[in-house]
Amino acid sequence: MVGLVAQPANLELETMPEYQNIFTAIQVRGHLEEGIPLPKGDADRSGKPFHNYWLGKIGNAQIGPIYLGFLGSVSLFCGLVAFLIIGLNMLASVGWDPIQFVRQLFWLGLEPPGPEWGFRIIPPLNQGGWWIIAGFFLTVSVLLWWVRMYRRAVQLGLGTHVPWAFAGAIFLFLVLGFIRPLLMGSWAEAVPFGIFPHLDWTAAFSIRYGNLYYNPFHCLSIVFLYGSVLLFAMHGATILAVSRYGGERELEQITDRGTASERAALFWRWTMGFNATMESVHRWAWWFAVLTPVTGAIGILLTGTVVDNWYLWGIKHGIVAPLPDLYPTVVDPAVAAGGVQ
Ligand code: 07D
Repeated sequence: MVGLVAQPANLELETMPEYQNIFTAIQVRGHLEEGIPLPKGDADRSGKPFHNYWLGKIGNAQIGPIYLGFLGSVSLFCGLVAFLIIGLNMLASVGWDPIQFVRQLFWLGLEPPGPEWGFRIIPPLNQGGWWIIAGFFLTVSVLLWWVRMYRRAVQLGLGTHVPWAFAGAIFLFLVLGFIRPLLMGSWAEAVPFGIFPHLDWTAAFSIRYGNLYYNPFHCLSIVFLYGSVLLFAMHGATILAVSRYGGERELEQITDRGTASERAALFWRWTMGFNATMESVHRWAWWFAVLTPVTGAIGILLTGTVVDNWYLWGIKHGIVAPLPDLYPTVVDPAVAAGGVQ
């Protein structure tokens, strides 16, 4: 059975139907679509649209036109500046040798200023100054991209759910790279740029603050992360399973429940006694995804500011069982060394 989705007439799109189902062997190619007319004052779309067979296998075969506009262009420019600063610093660290750059790429990094610089505006370039400049451009880039997403959503008459979800991730990004270092009074607390360097940073951070596993907000973040995976798998599988009844036409199924949605609901009610609705499952997914970085950010904000050692915190609150017969009482190494308390 072929499910054809006619574009809503009020969008003034080409009325050539599109077939969208991963199981199909055919690709229906309509006329190239320019999309709805732009609201007044909007920049033009760029690029001539074309079809790509292979992309049509996993999504819409039409590529472009893309809307860049002022915010998009400045955002990409700032992202490129950050990318180049990071890349050139890495290249400099291997003596400008392109072969070593490629061979060691995963190990190369650009580190934030050391603790001796505190939260000074700009230490010497080679002692963290470049990290601050790259971080500044990356942050401007990410924030402008957010504004662009928000504006595109509003201009198209959509809800702003996508930009707000993105804001959750940006919150964690800002906490890790700026807000927490500010609260701790040191850039040295921030995350380095680089593949393995940033992984090493997470391990060192976890150990320095007494094992992040005992941070309840890290636990929550993982619950939402794994929960998102589970919900996505359940929902994706359910829709694919009922796509032979037109289930992928989710909007129609929400407003006018048909065989697909009835069967999908029945399946879950039969197998676990409860079912989400065609609408509510998307709210579940949205909240799980958004709460992953938001609870994570809270956990990172608390670390070193309110709680200095999550393991000892766990003992104090009865989460970790103290085993005095096996191990002597643990003293926070930071306290023992006269460090931060
Ligand atoms: C990272 C932020 C938003 C990103 C944005 C994009 C660019 C583009 C491009 C330059 C994802 C910005 C744009 C960067 C650049 C150019 C061209 C969102 C991000 C806006 N952990 N852990 C989490 C697990 C352990 C540690 C979260 C699991 C160890 C630290 C998550 C395990 C240690 C931090 C999670 C595990 C440790 C985390 C991330 C298992 C040592 C965090 C959620 C099974 C390795 C972060 C509270 C997320 C956090 C975080 C999962 C183990 C350390 C749930 C499953 C014990 C330091 N960990 N973790 O959405 O929020 O990230 O912690 O062992 O900071 Mg963890």
